[in-house]
Amino acid sequence: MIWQRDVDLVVPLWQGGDDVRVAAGAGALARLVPTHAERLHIAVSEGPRRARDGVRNLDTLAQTTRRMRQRLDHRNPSRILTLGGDCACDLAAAQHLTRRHPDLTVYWVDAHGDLNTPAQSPSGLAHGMALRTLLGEGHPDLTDPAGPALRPDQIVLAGVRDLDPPERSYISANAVTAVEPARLADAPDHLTAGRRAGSPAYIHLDLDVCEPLEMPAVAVPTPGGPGVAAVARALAAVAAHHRIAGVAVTEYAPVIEHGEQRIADLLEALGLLERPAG
Ligand SMILES: [Mn+2]
Repeated sequence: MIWQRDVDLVVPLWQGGDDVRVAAGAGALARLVPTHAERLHIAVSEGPRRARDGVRNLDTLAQTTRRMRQRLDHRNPSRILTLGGDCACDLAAAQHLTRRHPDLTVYWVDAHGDLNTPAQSPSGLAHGMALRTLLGEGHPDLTDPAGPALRPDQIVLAGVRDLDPPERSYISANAVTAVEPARLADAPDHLTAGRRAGSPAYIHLDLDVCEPLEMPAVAVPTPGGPGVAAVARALAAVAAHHRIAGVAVTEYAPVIEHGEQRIADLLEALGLLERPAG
């Protein structure tokens, strides 16, 4: 069944990971996913490639996020699809939906925690700060000026396996739910444990959650991941348990050789593609 949403944002943002290969991911996903909503192609302007306050390319990131916020404020959608782009491409969408749905659960399906602060980040890359930004502790040019931030208990990290020490400390200090790859593969239903059936959820899918031998077309391949079929089962389990308010697909680098069917399998699990007949 196709997931019905109000707006699709196509966001070729790459400055969050400083890797231009993921810019082409947005257009590639837009070609794969049939339009079932108003579709907006967001312009990403070339800002100065410098770091400010510990965040690389901050000017471009802030400008793009602000532009997306304006588009969303104007339309006030309750369901949003974002096709990225790097892990910072859906900040505005996730912030908007956090305001719209106070009981939102956010599934961060990613090899990484994206929980660094500008001060702690070893790289200065905003895509590694995206989730912490949604928690209200990112750079003030990227956090939501309009509303309450996400709470740690609203988050489920799924497939996470590569964390910096401060991210580990944050997760244990704030009791963030983290489901490691083996658990995700063995028991996809475990992801939704304790979350009310039918409640709203947001799925941030970073394709690097998948084992890179199966899904090499990502900016930051990270060994030790679940296979694509296991990730698809997990996504389908989340989609079946909740009312999906938002989906983001990120970090796709289509210039790297890969089989497109595996992307299609994930998009299908998210309700973005019709299941093939038969
Ligand atoms: Mn990520």
